[in-house]
Amino acid sequence: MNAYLASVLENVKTKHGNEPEFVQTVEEVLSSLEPVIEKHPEYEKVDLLGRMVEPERMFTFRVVWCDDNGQWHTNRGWRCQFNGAIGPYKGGLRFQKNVYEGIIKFLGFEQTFKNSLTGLPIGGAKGGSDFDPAGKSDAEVMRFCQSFMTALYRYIGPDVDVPAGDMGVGGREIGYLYGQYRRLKGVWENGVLTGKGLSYGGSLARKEATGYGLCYFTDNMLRANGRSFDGATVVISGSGNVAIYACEKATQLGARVVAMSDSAGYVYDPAGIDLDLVKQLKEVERRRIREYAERHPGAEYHEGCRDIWSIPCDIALPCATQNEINEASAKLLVQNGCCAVAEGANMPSTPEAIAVYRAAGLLFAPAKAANAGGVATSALEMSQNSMRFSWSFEEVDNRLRHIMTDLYHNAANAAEAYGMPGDLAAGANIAGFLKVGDAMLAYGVV
Ligand code: NDP
Ligand code: 2IT
Repeated sequence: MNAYLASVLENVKTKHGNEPEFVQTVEEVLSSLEPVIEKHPEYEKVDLLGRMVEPERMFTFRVVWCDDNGQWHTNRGWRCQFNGAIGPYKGGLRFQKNVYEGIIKFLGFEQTFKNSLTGLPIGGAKGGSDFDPAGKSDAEVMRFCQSFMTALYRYIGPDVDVPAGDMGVGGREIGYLYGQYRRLKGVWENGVLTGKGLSYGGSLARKEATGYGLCYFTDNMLRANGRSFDGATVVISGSGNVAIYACEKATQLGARVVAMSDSAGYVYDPAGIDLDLVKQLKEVERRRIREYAERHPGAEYHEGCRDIWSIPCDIALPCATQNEINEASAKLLVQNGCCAVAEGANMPSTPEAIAVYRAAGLLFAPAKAANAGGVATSALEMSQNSMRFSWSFEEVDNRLRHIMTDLYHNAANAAEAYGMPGDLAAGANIAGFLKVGDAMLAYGVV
């Protein structure tokens, strides 16, 4: 890293010492940008990188709600509008008890590059709350979402900032959030949120898009290296939105998915995961993955989610959460013959794990490229809302496939052009950076 990039990173470390996830993502991106900064001295002159690591704005709000027993609770909500240079702020909301500023900021920073890579006009944002949805009734979740939107609605809009789902926020929550937005604004502005239900302007294939897109991207990467999903053994962590539809598409492409997990443990089903059962447990009944083994003879349940990476596989698709693959897990994957890791979750591999993949020559699809299908399809949902029209499942799915193929080539070409052929992580950082950077330069210094 050259002196300018090192000074930007040092400054971030000083200011955000208590936000390790944010420092981690900034370091990962800056470590790819040296050849770009050397080629374009104009970026340093206007301190473009110093600007890019600082959110345009980030705010905190109080969210008060009442549980079913009449007890009141107070949570914190956040929205980080990280970078609006190339479009309205766009990014999901995460409801999870361990959410704090550092998580929202790291996700907003990643989102800025990811959204740029989609080729669509969307800026980067993220939001969420330390509300824990586990074990809450529908009515409790509804009251929480209503209160959250009451605090947020003035600061978002179809051309301003467009939230969507992330961990703990799916179709049910988006419905409650949009219901409250509509009630408060008194206008029909359904482009304000994506991931909506089909009856009020959601897009077909949005639910599937992150997992499907991950497999489309991975398929491109595998084929460029003489491999494919066909006949491959796959391990997928998580059993939420991303994991379920990654499992569906990988299976359609000929793979056998043998394990999935949740935060408590994992199931190993050597015959291949029965996805209908996972959907029933997770999407309908909201239960634990442990119950898969109780209902499915031949499957084993193991307490603790990290050991899922000890299962031999050809392809690993981490689709749960940040830093879920550490150095030891990465070494196990390599020892057991894994040839590719493609990230469905945001930042699921620690820097040490990535170093292990690199040293072993694994194919590596970084999150901000590989999981961009979700937000890309959110942008397609926004387009349909603007047109007051909706496309068929096939139309959206085809667009998604093309977007992921283009995105793969953009990342691969950028890596090649800047002297790091085959390094999709560097390529994604560079390609994502260039579009946002150019727009910021065009606007002049403000
Ligand atoms: P969901 O809330 O639908 O599912 C999350 C899953 O991960 C659950 O099965 C959860 O289990 C599990 N999980 C949580 N923590 C851990 C852990 N420490 N170890 C193992 N499993 C864990 O979220 P999504 O599927 O939407 O999101 C998953 C990841 O994908 C996140 O990193 C998210 O940021 C990213 N992502 C999501 C997109 C989307 O469109 N939804 C788009 C792009 C990326 P439990 O139920 O026990 O908590
Ligand atoms: O991390 C992500 O890209 C998402 N959670 C999806 C965001 C979106 O706006 O669809």
